[in-house]
Amino acid sequence: MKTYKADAADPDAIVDELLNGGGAVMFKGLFAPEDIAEARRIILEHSNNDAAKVTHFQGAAAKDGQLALQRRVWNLLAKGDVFARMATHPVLMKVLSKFLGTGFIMGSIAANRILPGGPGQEPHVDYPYWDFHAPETHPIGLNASFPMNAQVTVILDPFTEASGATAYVPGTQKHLRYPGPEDDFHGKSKRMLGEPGDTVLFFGAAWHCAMPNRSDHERCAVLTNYLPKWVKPLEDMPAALPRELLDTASPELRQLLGFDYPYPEVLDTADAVNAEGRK
Ligand SMILES: O=C(O)CCC(=O)C(=O)O
Ligand SMILES: [Fe+2]
Repeated sequence: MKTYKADAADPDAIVDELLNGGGAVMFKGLFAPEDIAEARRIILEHSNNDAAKVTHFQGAAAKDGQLALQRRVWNLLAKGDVFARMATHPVLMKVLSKFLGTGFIMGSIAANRILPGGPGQEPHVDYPYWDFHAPETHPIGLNASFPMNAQVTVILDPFTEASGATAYVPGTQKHLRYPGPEDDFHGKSKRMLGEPGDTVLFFGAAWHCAMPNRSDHERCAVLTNYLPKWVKPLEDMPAALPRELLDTASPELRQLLGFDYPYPEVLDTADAVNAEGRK
């Protein structure tokens, strides 16, 4: 995987790699140890004792009664300021503006913990393509010639082969398709290996999945999903956030929460002006 230092991240080269190359890049040490420790502490606090939460691509674990060995913490913006800092990191904002358009939004920010002995996922593609196992529910001819998603993984524990670092098949983002048993995913895949603070940015049309954790430590990451401004987001974040946070959000965060793009809107009661056009 191509790896960049934050101060040498060239958006054009990265966008080309996401679209036409391997589909994933890494920023080494993007977040400081203090931010990583803070994020990890909050995520553990919210998931050590909490009730189980919805998860995805874990059909095998559900069958084997292993769901408790993976834990999700949703709606992270409400749980600590560190997550807004992660979501709006200037290097990510710059590259994502180029990749998804300057009006891009955030679809979800959540943690995925896999405890020792915990299960991997079914190989998949991410929201909004993630039900592409039923392609007939999407427009005819939909392809990945332009991106409708970007994924960021902030690594909080060592991501090793043993601990269940995310697996992905480089280049598969070019052919929008949901992987099946005939694709030999596990024969072809590479791993997103890294240290706490390292951050992977990938085009979620690439086939990927969390892998089983066979190490003696847990494996936790913050997963953020970004979308063009007109894609319906996965999490209804404004509905789940405290009023005060919405009122004091930075311009970057307001953009990510969708406040810069007015639709859908009740046009019947909107200001009676010419609202769109060059002039
Ligand atoms: O946690 C991981 O390694 C990947 C998770 C993932 O791909 C997902 O939940 O969609
Ligand atoms: Fe995924």
